[in-house]
Amino acid sequence: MKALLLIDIQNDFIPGGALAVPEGDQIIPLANKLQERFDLVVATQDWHPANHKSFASNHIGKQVFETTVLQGLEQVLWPDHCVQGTAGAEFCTTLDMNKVEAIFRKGMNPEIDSYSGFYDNGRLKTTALADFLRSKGVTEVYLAGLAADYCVYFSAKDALHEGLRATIIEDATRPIDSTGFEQAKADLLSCGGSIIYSSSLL
Ligand code: VGL
Ligand code: ZN
Repeated sequence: MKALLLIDIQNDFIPGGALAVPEGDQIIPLANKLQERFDLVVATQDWHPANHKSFASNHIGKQVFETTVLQGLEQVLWPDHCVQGTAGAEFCTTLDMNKVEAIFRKGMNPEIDSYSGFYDNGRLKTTALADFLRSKGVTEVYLAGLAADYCVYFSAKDALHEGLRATIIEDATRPIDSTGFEQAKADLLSCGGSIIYSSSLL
């Protein structure tokens, strides 16, 4: 069985938001249309406390998009985004949520970031998304959402790590940095993942 994973389609990741992905809003009609083709639709939601250490604002003397080390891992320092309970953390209003059976929140531990919907970046803790999918009989996941080079890519990698087939729907995602996404795609293919266009599903 195939599931569609809608990754972080939230106000802060579209133009006007705190960590806007260029053209991020343009994927939403496609994310809605694609849902018809799947037996199961799940969404992830980036959901940070205000003191999250992935925010540049929580590091004295650091600027946005500089890097630091968190829990031994290189960490990009982001603008404050997807803070729990704020409008920026809400799903985009034009995203159809009616068929979404479950929402997996991530990024709640202030000490570590969590790009993937499956684990934090150190794979210290699971969200139980993989167990949920397996319990529903899912063997293949297709990914849409934001951002292509971060949360979509890391979710696809972790899906493969969990023994699921993973396919990114390229036109249903947009990157923060297109060079980074080219590298991410090459890596994903080398790990056994796939990249398609939505036209092969619709
Ligand atoms: C994301 C950076 C920080 C994403 C989330 O959803 O791709 N990127 N938090
Ligand atoms: Zn985040």
